Amino acid sequence: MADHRTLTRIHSIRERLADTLSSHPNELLALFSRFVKQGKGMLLPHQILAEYESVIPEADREKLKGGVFEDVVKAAQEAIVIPPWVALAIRPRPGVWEYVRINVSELAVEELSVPRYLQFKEDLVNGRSESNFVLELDFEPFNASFPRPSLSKSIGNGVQFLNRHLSSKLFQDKESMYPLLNFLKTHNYNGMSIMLNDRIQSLSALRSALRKAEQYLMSVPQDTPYSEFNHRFQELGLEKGWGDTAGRVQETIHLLLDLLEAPDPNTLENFLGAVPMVFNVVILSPHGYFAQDNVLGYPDTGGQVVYILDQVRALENEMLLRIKKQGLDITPHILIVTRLLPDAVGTTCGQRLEKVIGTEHTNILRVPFRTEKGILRKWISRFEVWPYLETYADDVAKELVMELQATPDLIIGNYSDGNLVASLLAQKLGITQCTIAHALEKTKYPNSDIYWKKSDEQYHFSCQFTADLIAMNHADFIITSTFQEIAGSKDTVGQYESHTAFTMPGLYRVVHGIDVFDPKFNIVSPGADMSIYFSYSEKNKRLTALHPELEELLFSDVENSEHKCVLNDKSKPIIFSMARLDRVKNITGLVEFYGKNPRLRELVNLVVVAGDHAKASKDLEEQAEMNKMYSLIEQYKLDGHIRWISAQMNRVRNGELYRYIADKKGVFVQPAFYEAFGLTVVESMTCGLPTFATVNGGPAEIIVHGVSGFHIDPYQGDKAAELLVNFFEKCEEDPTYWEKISKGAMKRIEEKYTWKLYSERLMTLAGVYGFWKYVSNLDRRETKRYLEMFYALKYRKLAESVPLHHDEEVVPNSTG
Ligand code: UDP
Ligand code: LCN
Repeated sequence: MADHRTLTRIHSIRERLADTLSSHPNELLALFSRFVKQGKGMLLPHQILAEYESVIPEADREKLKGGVFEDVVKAAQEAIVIPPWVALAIRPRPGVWEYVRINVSELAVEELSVPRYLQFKEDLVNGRSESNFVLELDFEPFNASFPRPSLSKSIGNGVQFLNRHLSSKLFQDKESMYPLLNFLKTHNYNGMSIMLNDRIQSLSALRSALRKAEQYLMSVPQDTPYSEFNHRFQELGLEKGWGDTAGRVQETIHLLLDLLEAPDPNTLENFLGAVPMVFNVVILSPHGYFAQDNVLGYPDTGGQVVYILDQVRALENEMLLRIKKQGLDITPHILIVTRLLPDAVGTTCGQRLEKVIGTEHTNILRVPFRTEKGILRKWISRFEVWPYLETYADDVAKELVMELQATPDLIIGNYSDGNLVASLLAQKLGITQCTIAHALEKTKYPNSDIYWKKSDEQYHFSCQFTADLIAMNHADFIITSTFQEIAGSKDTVGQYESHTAFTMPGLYRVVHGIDVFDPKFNIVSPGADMSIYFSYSEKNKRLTALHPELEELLFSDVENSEHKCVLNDKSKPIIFSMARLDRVKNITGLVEFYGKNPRLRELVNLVVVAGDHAKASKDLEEQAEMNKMYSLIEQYKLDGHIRWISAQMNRVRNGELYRYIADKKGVFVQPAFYEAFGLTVVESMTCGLPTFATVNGGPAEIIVHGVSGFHIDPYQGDKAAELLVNFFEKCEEDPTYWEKISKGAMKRIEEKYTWKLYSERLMTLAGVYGFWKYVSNLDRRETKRYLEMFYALKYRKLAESVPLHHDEEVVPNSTG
């Protein structure tokens, strides 16, 4: 299947490469022959660059500077070598990909369409595919007629683009305003009309009612409550929802009049932001231990739980504020739906309903995983949830009706499993769906697509990536914490971007999985709970009563199940790290580069909070990492320099722990091989602790290197250790340096990472996307039908092949 758009787009690159071939044949030949000599295989960007630098002498590289050959080498994201061919995936800028193939024997350059490039790549694994027909997934035709921005800088600003584009259509002529009128007319809450009633049947009636209302409002004081003119307005055709006071109603009416007179996208966004639309929100997060206490650091239980609990508090406040301003007497409801675990190992995960502390109208609703045999009792890994999710979605739908007594207005999925269930529910109930990835595992595990078969028994990525594709295409809008999550940076590929084109040989080929230019993408960054995480310098808020406990945790000379190894010199600053003990978090990498650098050991101690053997269900990766850590401690004789502490579940105390480390002029290190976002990074920075975090993923964007913290390359531990040595030496010479970075960190957070900004934005997005879904074909019906088929024919079979756990409680199912 030829892909014509791709062919025309890459034509010039091929031609330019062909030109280079005639102008610099020797350099080209030298490099690609070197690749070919290494035999069949794949090279990653840093390997391609390293080869370029080693094969081409510096003087020659100077001559190639700025030319297409150098551009191609720098922009190449992978090289697939199958002698005599070298195929390159070239990414000139975020979100834009081109593919070429060079025949080294014949010195010929050929352009490749996406499917042909992927087919070529498949040969790496299994030789030529036996059958000519390979399932190709292609979402592009559905979106072909839908305009999208073309500049990389517009990525992640979807709502603005959408408003601009759709409003120009909506406001083409007077007639085209009718969808807006109909939307306002049918708008209701549980059957109760809001905004407009039946008296208004035409746009001219609407205009006239608004003008009369405006006149009346000018005659009364601004703070006159709505109840005083409710009846008068009802007669005009206006219902509650415009505002709580005359002043506020006037503002909303003005916005609509402005729209009707001289429409523009900003007014539209402001007006839609003011229209009451979201009262019941459902947030899905099935896997792990979802509870308010005693769970953080357990397997699969980290940032996502923290994120959601902070999110709902901020969201509830914002909903209450808006409902009050809208003059409505409606109680909002937020339900976090997670899995009920009968074997709750001392947590509340066995409880069906749990109120969220610090909220009035938010609950955690737990629904068990069940099979025909009964209810599953124990925690299971997030990689093994797939066969349970369809039944789970059905059960959740029933429970939601019981709990909310209303259809939700917005459903938010979290992580692959939550997003799949959210897609099933949104489809069933016809509601606006928002997707939050937290982490797309394909990016966390390099080459997990092409070599999926090797790890499928353990990770079931075939299910997970299928679920991810379904959810990201089904969602009405996607929110991400950073730009890099969508489209990476100049040199690195974004998480969503890596789903644009990939292949899982023997399963299917994704020709167009997602388009990072799609206006469904919006960057809405989370923050840290400011009541828990605040600056170490806010002396009057400090929880000094916790210091004796913290000192015991860090410095006591005893070893027990909570902490191992002791610190000999307690006066030294501390390098602190805290994470789930997943391999990708690379805590053992930190222990290793610390152990290997004698100067660093001399300057500072290392404290890591990671993993817990005592209580939680066993996680294989965690066990392996724990063993590795112990052997590193022995190998580098680290006892005396390092303190290992088990997962710490008390967030309030953790907040004080970050600050205690700051008092000691220490630092926080987040050494992950890949970090999707990195809440610990935001937490430590909010506390004013200088932070060194991985350059791979979210922290690359959260931190401005050298200003609000530092980036470290987890694959270059020695360099990271040197950077830390330099930092601590510099601080010894000039103590204000530590403060400078600390202040830089706090400033960065204030500007970009707060929950207040987050909730305002999320509510506006929910309104705007909800509106467009109603008035236009944004519903993407064709895509949804295609996804249904993909789900039924592909996902379901894959999920069925994942082994079930057999610890069901054989009881009659309450939900079934
Ligand atoms: N956390 C914790 N105790 C631990 C480990 C982690 O309280 O022992 C918290 C940490 O403070 C942060 C979250 O769990 O709020 C981890 O989020 P992050 O985004 O850093 O990583 P994730 O675990 O989600 O991959
Ligand atoms: C899950 C992760 O792995 C982290 O990178 C994020 O910070 C967290 O969720 C919150 O989104």
